[in-house]
Amino acid sequence: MKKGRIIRLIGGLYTVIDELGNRVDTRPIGLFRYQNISPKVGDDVLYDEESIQEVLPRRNDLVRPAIANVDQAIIINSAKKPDFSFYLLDQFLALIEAANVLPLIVLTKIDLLTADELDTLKAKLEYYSSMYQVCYVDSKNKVGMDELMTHLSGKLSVFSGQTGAGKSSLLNAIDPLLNLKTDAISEALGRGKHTTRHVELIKVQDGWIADTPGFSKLEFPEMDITSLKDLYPDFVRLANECRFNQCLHINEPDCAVKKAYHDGRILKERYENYVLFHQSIKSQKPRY
Ligand SMILES: Nc1nc2c(ncn2[C@@H]2O[C@H](COP(=O)(O)OP(=O)(O)O)[C@@H](O)[C@H]2O)c(=O)[nH]1
Ligand SMILES: [Mg+2]
Ligand SMILES: [Zn+2]
Repeated sequence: MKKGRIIRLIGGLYTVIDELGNRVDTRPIGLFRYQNISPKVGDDVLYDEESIQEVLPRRNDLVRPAIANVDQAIIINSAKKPDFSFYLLDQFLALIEAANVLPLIVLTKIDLLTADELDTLKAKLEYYSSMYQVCYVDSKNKVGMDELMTHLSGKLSVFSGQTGAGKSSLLNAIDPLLNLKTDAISEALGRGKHTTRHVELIKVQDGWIADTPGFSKLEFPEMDITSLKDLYPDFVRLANECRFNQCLHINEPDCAVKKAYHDGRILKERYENYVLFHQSIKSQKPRY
């Protein structure tokens, strides 16, 4: 049997690639259905000429997008068109933290900002750099590509971000041979359109990237209201100074996080969005 990695799934047919780069289209053995195992893109598998025989243990397992063994999730945010949104950034960050994957923040389309606008945004995003890597790119003029590449090398990365954020354009800028479809037509219509469909890993130099279907609105998965706070590394750092052990940093007295927000040590938008997410999770809860 050979060992390989699933890099594509279309209509029940899996593409597996071995260490030498040989590709084969195959299907899993029927047994998987009864064992409740469904091989997915990113899986390391054992296979022969007939079929995929075994799925090797996963390091992690994303549901949406359905990819296993992800090393990092790259959150693509446009600086403009659509306007940059801390709400979306923080929502993606929380979702990715919840999936136990390392986030990387990328700001695209920086060419559409004036130097002053870019400085102002960078000053705010600087707040995140104590927790995450932050990269700035302009895919149109290929600015910031080398720096970004150093973070993609040797890893399996998933691209996330709303439709129109510039995911496909960024991939094309990194590797023009990809020639991915980008969405110029929807821009004329003034709204996003889904141009990226099935799940597939793309080889970019020595890394793998999934350009997943874009989505403009995310819903929080059903989550215990008390676990949201743990998805914020900046809040976690301060939490032991809160009066209550399980402080939610909402209305409790002597809350170190809320104090830091008032003092400007926590980014204003970030805390305020946290409160909104908290409320939205709370309103999801079934009422008894
Ligand atoms: N000026 C500028 N436009 C960009 C940049 N990146 C993407 N775009 C444009 O933004 C639109 C959406 O890009 P696309 O890559 O399709 O976004 P996706 O939906 O996230 O894959 C397209 O019209 C691109 O030409 C950039 O760095 N600068
Ligand atoms: Mg796209
Ligand atoms: Zn607190």
